[in-house]
Amino acid sequence: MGDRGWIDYDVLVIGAGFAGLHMLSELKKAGFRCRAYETGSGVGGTWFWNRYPGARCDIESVDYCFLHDRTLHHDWVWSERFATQPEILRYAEHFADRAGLLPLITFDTRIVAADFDTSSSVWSVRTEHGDEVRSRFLVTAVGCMSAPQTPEIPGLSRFRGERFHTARWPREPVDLAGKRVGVIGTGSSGIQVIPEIAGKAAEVVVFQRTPNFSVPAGNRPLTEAERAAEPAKYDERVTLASTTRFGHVVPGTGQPILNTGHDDRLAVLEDRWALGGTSIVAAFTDTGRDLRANALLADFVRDKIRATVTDPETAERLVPKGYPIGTKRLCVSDGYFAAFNQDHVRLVDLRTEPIEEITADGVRTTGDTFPLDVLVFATGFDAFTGALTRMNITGRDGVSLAEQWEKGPKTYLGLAMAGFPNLFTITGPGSTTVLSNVLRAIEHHVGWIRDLLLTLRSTDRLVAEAEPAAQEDWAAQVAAAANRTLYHHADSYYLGANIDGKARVFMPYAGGLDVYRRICDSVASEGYRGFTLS
Ligand code: N01
Repeated sequence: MGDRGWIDYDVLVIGAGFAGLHMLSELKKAGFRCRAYETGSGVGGTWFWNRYPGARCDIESVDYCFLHDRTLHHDWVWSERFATQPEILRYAEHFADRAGLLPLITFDTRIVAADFDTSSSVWSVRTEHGDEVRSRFLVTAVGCMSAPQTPEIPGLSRFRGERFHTARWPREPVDLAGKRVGVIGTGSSGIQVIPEIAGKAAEVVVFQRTPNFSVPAGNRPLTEAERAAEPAKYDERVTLASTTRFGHVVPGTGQPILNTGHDDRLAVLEDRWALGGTSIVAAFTDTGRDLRANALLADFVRDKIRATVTDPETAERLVPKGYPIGTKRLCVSDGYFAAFNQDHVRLVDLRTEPIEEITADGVRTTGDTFPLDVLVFATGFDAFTGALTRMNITGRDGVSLAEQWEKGPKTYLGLAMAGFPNLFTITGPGSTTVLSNVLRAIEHHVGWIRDLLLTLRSTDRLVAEAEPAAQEDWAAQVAAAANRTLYHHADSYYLGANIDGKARVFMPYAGGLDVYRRICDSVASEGYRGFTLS
């Protein structure tokens, strides 16, 4: 692209997960000089790193895959209703290979700083190995759950046993047979890994801070008939990507639960429970917006937990209370609650018995000591912002992104930031991210960013920057969309509540992917309203 200073690349992409791979593929097709840098030694992002036993997606495999390429969709055949991490990783590898992307990716290389040079309008990017590359545009495809969070518990470094974070699980097999294993954290990762660990270890101690709602997955192999029928569903899936809230269909009754009689209500919920997956939260129209409606659904799930866990005291400690269902990410697992019926699995409620310290031999709470051989942290991520703020990004006139986001992230459409010209974020804060099917969100973002770059190229312009007023307006819209939901009733990572000292700001856009896409498309069709192009 044009010239205002020497550059290595037109576009540099950070990350080679699904977002980075798709971005790179589109840039390559459009003839941009491009490259991706990736911290890991392979492609796949989330699915490269999260190798813990039991890791699988909670969105159905036929929905959790790319749609922009009909042939790719037709050629790939999923084996299970909810794909495992190894199968999704193979899909990412297949995608990269098929698109010829591997020569365009530098692996094992973390980006440690990115500085915008205002005079030349070029990003100067530094790697952990000390190399420096210059690119006109920078696209971050760093994921929203990619900065793992390990709590600073006193004594942590003294622990002599093995220690793992679920999001950094080793490639080599971990032998848990006969071992005493402690697991801290009961979110989606913890709830998936705990039954697997319980199947191998001699003793399992689960340290729970907040009980979580979890529903059965109802996972099973896809039938031959389902696999054969998939190609014919392609066009409908493409339509649903832009016309639905999540980017795929989540069938509901279309009725409010508050207007549904007791027996009919139970029949629907039992049906959803038996079907498995998260669709139970969409069975009725009002459970995501009305506390009384939500309580009816939450009570149904609470009763299921009580009916599953044989020891009433343990059951009661596992029953989530004090926040509406769906306001922390609903977890999915086929064996989580039943795992506590095994004699060698013990639950420690950190609300009544906090951890005092980690010792050389295990964990000491205010009530007991737990000798352990292995400690597993399923303690989540500095979600949405962590991977970006940890990267030392400096925009126009030396403005630091981490400093600018100290009071919470502000973006324009989750795609760009005022003061950071030519920097685009895929699934950034302020976009629908994990409140939609993230593959659908990625496809939308990549197409939108590609089209903006093509517009700049065809009109001989070199710089696109979000305007502060447009950013402020979008921040207000993100807050307003969240205020129409019940999300504020829970301490969740959506709000930054899982990280000590992090600003409490609702970060994803909760208005739905369909609405979000329409807004982004109108911005583009109005000459990139809210951007200054030069
Ligand atoms: O992380 P989390 P995750 N002491 O933040 C606890 C996606 N994902 O890795 O709730 C004790 O949800 C914390 O407690 P609390 C999905 O979007 C998807 O499990 O903060 N405990 C919580 O229990 C998901 O939502 C899939 O009180 C501490 C847990 O650790 C997202 O990734 C699978 C603690 C963290 O839960 C994140 O899931 C896996 C402390 N100091 C992940 N700090 C699927 O597709 C934190 N905790 C199925």
